[in-house]
Amino acid sequence: MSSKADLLRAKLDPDRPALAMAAHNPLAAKLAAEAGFDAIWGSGFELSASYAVPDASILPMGTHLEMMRAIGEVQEAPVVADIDTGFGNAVNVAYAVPRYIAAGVAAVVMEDKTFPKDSSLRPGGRQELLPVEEFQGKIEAARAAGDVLVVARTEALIAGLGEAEALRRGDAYAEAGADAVLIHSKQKTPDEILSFCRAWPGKVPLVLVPTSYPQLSFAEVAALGKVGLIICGNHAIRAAVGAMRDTFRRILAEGGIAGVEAGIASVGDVFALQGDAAMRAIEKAYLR
Ligand code: SPV
Ligand code: MG
Repeated sequence: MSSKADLLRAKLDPDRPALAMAAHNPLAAKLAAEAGFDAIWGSGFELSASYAVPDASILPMGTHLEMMRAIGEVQEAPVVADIDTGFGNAVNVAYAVPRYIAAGVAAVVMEDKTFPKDSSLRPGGRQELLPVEEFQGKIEAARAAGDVLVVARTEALIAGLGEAEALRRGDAYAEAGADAVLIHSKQKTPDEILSFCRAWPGKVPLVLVPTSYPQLSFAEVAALGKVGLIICGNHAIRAAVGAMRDTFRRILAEGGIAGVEAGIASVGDVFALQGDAAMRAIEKAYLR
């Protein structure tokens, strides 16, 4: 039987990139899978936001790990776990990644920033990068942990170090055994990313998170022939925030709940998402 890592590896086709949607809880992951996304992005940003704390190594590893395990329990799509910096040095990585494998994830994405991290998209954020050799050791530790795809993420463009340094790091990380390289940018246009992708020698597939440059379509990314996975990095939590704000505001403004009824999910819909059909089958079989 193919492992989740094998299933995801087969989907990293640079001519037809796989699509991952972010999730901050199992319900969001189930909705993403139901919509047809190829994979679930176990986003640190989304989880932090769902606890209303910054995405800056504030939440403990166990909180994220438990979310990955619970997401894997309720839906089939492979889970791409955002393990930030790997929670410390190569020793921490060597202990963390086997736990993520045991939680059923298909891939881990680890970034070359120092611990504690700061959010890549935060204006004026603290973006300090590890020496290349030290991060290579962390990749090797993740590789040695078992059957999981290791995606090395370089923050060289985010840190303002330029394309040459980003290419040097991506190449060194592929040499260290990374299965793919995530190249992140917070430029408001795709120019920086397009230039990087065109210059990438293609040793391993690239991964993009186009949050800052949403005008870049999936078809344009596919045409580059270099990108195996596109991650929609935070659209579940942003959709939830927008929908909740609007619903809460309307209920108070309208003095009742009738007005929002047609625009929100029915209780029956939520029952179905909770797996009501499975529980009915259990009741029928075993309840005496
Ligand atoms: C996340 O979703 O946690 C990410 C992507 O790592 S970003 O927030 O853009 O850094
Ligand atoms: Mg993250």
